[in-house]
Amino acid sequence: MTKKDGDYVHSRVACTILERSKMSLLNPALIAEKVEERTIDETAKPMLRITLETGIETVWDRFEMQQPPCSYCASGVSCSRCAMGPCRIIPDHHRLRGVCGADADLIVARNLLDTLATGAASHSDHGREIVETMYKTSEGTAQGYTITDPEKLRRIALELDITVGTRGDLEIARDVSLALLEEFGTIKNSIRFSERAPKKTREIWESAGITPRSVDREVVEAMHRIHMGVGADYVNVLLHGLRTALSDGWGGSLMATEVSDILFGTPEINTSSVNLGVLKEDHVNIALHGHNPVLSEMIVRAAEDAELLALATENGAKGINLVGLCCTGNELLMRKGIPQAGNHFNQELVIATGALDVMIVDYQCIFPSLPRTASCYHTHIVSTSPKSRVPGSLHYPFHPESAMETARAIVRLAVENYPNRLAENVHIPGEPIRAVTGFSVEAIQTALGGTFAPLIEAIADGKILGAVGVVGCNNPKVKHDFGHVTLTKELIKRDILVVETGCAAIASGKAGLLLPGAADLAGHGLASVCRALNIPPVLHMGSCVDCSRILVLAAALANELDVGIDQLPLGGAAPEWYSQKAVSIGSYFVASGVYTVLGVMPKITGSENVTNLLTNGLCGVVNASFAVEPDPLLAADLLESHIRHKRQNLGI
Ligand code: SF4
Ligand code: MSK
Repeated sequence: MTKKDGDYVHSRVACTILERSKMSLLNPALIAEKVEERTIDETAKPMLRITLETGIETVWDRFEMQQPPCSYCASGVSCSRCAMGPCRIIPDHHRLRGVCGADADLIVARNLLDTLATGAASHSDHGREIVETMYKTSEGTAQGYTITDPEKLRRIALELDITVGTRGDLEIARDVSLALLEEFGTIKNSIRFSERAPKKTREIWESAGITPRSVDREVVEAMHRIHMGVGADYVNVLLHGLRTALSDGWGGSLMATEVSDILFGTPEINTSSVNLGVLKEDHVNIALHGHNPVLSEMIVRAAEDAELLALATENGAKGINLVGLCCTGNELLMRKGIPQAGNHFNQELVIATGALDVMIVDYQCIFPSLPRTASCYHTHIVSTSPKSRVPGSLHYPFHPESAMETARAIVRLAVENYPNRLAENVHIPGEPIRAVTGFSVEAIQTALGGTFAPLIEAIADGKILGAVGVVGCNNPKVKHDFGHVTLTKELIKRDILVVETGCAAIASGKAGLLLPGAADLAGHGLASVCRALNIPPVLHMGSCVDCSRILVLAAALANELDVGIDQLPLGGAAPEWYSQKAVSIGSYFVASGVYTVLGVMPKITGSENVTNLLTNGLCGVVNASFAVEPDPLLAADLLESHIRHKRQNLGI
């Protein structure tokens, strides 16, 4: 490792080339077969072929190398929580309890709460950074940030009982920031934004004892409960999981969404393009990967800097091309129409195009191995968060106080790296697909003519049967994008409106489902509504933290009808989920009353009691539960039958 320019640490690592011969994969027919097994993304396929031919390691290779998985870990019955262990429950060998006496139910429940709390903490910590940035903006110490949506700032100030009057934006922003920062550790015993949930939903939380009290408190208490000798009752442990998830969905994530809108603009409907074809051969290409828009918004401005553009021309490029990946990409796509290169499993393949000069990462969903992939090319990986140093990357620590300066330095690095590209390595696969995005709750309301009444009418008269939020990631246990795209197509065919976030939304974009023309694939009723409004049957609502927008939309519909969210014909699905954050999202959907179907089995099968509680017993607590169904067509059956049942109960 060498030090360069103070904080910028360069420690390039070796390129990982697999010995494909050992894997009998030098045969072109076998490579072609492997590619088809791994993805349905047409622009990913040529890149995957290159990685297989050259031996460059990808997530799919590592997944194969990890097989078969440990059956105890896979079913959730291994525990390494304390130094008396590790322990495993193996009934056939009469090992029914860990050293401390914990049985399978407790071990599975504690592991799940641990996973969920990690996800809730991740979203909420991201939320806190956004709120802190607004505070620094209000104090004049954040470089380059402004209040972009003063109307939303005032609306939220009023919601928080903050005086608006004739006060200036920054003065109000300061009070809103302080009030929201207080929500993380509030002693009021409830989170203000959770009051947006319908009264009937909040009554369910109260009677179940799962009203979220503060963001940090629920996560800290979750960590306490999973310590050896604290939580001993699996039901009690898991109910706290629901409360922790609610503190994320109605707290940390919702704050991230709302304050990002205030700082960077509430998304409006716009058109952009998606897939690996968004890279440009004759431009400096910079990919923005991760989750937090605080840095990426500044990179967008730096990429417009006249001096840097002139330098790009001097270096032989026609301009600077920014592309997004994963949720940072979704944030930029929604607000700025920046093209989206792909989702979770495109992160290595975008490097394999040979045309990426810099990939900037902040945190979450970033493969630690990316610098190894980049080392096979000229690409630099630039890590920016002190929380997420990545060995082998260049580290440009990012702070709101020096945001523009850092953004310009990183863009300069990319421009200077452009001449290092090797023409023979460059393979940009195919043409991008157009996609209509930007469906914030506000944008949906505007598209409907300023009120949700037309949507409610369309649901009441059966043109639209209901709505499903399809969210979440990619997971090598499912063919890349197959779960998302197959389920989404099947739902719209059945007149079910689909709203999406995260990698699911990107999968739909790549499949052409985010275009008004996709109404041709929808059922007659849904298609007629989409054509009348000129909207796609699949609405892109944003990044992972923007799953909170789905909650807000559900709450707005329920409030119009004076019912609980659990009474609405709604569902949730995560066909390819992998992350701890997805566990939190699924759990706050269910705790808010939304039946949710998972495409990948969580690590719970080692406890029949836990499995029954999550897939059935929770109905008696929050009027909703999970289901697990890997087949997307059968998942669509489950969701449709749930929606029809809810319609029947509402008498529609
Ligand atoms: Fe084993 Fe109990 Fe310690 Fe877990 S907490 S490692 S089950 S002794
Ligand atoms: S990026 S959490 S892989 S959706 Fe939000 Fe995608 Fe899942 Fe990360």
